[in-house]
Amino acid sequence: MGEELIRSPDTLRANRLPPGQRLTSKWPVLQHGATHTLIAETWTLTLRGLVDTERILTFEEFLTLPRVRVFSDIHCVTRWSRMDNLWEGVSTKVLRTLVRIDPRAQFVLVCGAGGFSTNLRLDDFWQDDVLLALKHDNEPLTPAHGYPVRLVVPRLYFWKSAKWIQTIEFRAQDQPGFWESYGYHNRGDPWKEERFSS
Ligand SMILES: Nc1nc2c(c(=O)[nH]1)N[C@H]1C(S)=C(S)[C@@H](COP(=O)(O)O)O[C@H]1N2
Ligand SMILES: [Mo]
Repeated sequence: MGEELIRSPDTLRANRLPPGQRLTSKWPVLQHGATHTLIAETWTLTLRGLVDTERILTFEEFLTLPRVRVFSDIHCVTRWSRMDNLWEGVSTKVLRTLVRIDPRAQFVLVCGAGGFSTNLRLDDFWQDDVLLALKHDNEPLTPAHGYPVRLVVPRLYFWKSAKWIQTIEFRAQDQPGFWESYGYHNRGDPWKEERFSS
């Protein structure tokens, strides 16, 4: 232990349930297509796009990065919310120690196994509570929930939290990800019910 514990600010609200959501204590599995059972020993994370040099990290290298713990709520656009999640992993901010990011970069496109992708504004991606998670509630992620590493973006709907992440591309122009190109909202703030684009 000893890692810094960050409380996602939404967990401090008097009413933690965003409009149109229902509480669940279970943790549903949602994805487009099959569960991917990745092998940590062959997994890599690629940082590409507007960076000085493309960087490919092995799982072993990823494990040497400093860790953070984040306490957050999950809000899925399909209307379930799951409170009190404890994540452990690597803060997105640590990526800035691994590559030099061109100041023209304003967005990321994060890709996970199975062709899934999701786009984020860099100001959302760099928030203190955003992490590349290895553990949930002190246990390694299961394959269904994104083992070995998933993105967790607590303040946006859960489709932004790509499972089985493999590449992060820094971009000057925004590009809609998988669900965003099928009509999901480009940003996905659950407090504003940004579910679908009009
Ligand atoms: N790689 C990948 N990540 C993904 C998805 C996917 O289809 N593929 N689905 C997203 C959606 S729509 C949701 S709601 C959450 C669900 O995460 P969970 O199965 O851990 O609850 O994962 C997100 N991350
Ligand atoms: Mo979803």
